[in-house]
Amino acid sequence: MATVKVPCQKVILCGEYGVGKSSLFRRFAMDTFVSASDRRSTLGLDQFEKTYTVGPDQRQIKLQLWDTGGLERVASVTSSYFKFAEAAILVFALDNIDSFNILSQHLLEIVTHAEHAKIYVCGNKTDLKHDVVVTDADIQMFCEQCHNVVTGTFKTSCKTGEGVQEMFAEISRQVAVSSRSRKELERLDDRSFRVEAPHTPDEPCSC
Ligand SMILES: Nc1nc2c(ncn2[C@@H]2O[C@H](COP(=O)(O)OP(=O)(O)O)[C@@H](O)[C@H]2O)c(=O)[nH]1
Ligand SMILES: [Mg+2]
Repeated sequence: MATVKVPCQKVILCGEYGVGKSSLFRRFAMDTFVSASDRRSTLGLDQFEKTYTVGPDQRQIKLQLWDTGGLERVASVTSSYFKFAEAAILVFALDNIDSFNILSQHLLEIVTHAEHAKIYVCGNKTDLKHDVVVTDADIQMFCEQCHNVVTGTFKTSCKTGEGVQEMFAEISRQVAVSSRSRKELERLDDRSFRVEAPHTPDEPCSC
């Protein structure tokens, strides 16, 4: 029996050290949370794939989530991390204004190395209600200043799990739609740019 290949889309996590990228990755992969003292200290890229069913036709799509694995702490993340990403999640911590103010630098890296990627902004640590310093208005202003290259914004708490699975489900839905329309465009392109053999008249030209 023929097996249908499930399309796989690369999604990368970007942002400062300590904002919760690995915690989002852990929620995505295992739906667990670990506090500071339990954090894994080894460095290195991480990837995990998960299948989502999206759309009215119940299509399957695989999200392959990438985490920097703490590399941003010791070196800049290389261009291979960004390459072929279909989506990038710019993560900041709602209780850390510096992690928000530096987002434009991360954004620049994404548009430079992953030009097709849809870009999302994620304010993490909503559970730290009394310490939140980044407002919705700040986030909205950032998106406007970036000339609306940001496709969507989310707020999450890896600690409670609030908003995390919803964010990945929404991204899988949007990435599935855009990858499908790109494929359709490519097919259209194939047809419209097909060069027909020049018509050679049977009779030699009289001029
Ligand atoms: N209160 C709270 N702490 C969080 C949350 N997400 C991550 N953390 C903590 O923030 C710290 C940094 O998280 P980590 O995922 O390692 O950040 P990364 O450096 O961006 O990968 C750790 O101590 C986490 O336990 C959250 O939603 N709420
Ligand atoms: Mg990390």
